[in-house]
Amino acid sequence: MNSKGFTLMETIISIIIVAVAVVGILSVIYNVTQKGIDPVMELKACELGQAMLDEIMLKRWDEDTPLGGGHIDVSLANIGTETGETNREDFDDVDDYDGYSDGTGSEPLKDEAGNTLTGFTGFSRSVTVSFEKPADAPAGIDSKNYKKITVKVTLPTGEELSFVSYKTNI
Ligand SMILES: [Ca+2]
Ligand SMILES: [Ca+2]
Repeated sequence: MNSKGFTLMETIISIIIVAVAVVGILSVIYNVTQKGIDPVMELKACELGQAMLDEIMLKRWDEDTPLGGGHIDVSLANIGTETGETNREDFDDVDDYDGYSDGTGSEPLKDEAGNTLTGFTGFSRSVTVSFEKPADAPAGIDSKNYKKITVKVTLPTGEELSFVSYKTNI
């Protein structure tokens, strides 16, 4: 056997090995693409989820939290809207959004200013807010000092993406 180069047989075997490897990689990529969410739909879902989360995170931690922030006694904290806060434009603290949804039924998707969003046919959002500590929160702090905000976006395909953030009583 020629030790300085490849024989014809060695070359053919190498080509077959490379071809099998390429087919293997392509089938993995194909599977990922098939099972994944359409990237355009995913981008739109992210836009909707992030916009809602950004809007909520800018609100006060609780109705009794002073303007500009500050810790309050956790016994004062609650989840839900206060008297007179029936519409989204009335919401002034993060937990007012608990149970809010748009893109469903008679409530179209809207931005914070109340403008109806276009280009999101079939999408919907829903918000839940609860007292819950993040996994990496320091031990010893009552979980009632944390509010977990979850914005769930449902795609026209029925798939769901959740966007989660925590706001702290500080
Ligand atoms: Ca409120
Ligand atoms: Ca409230």
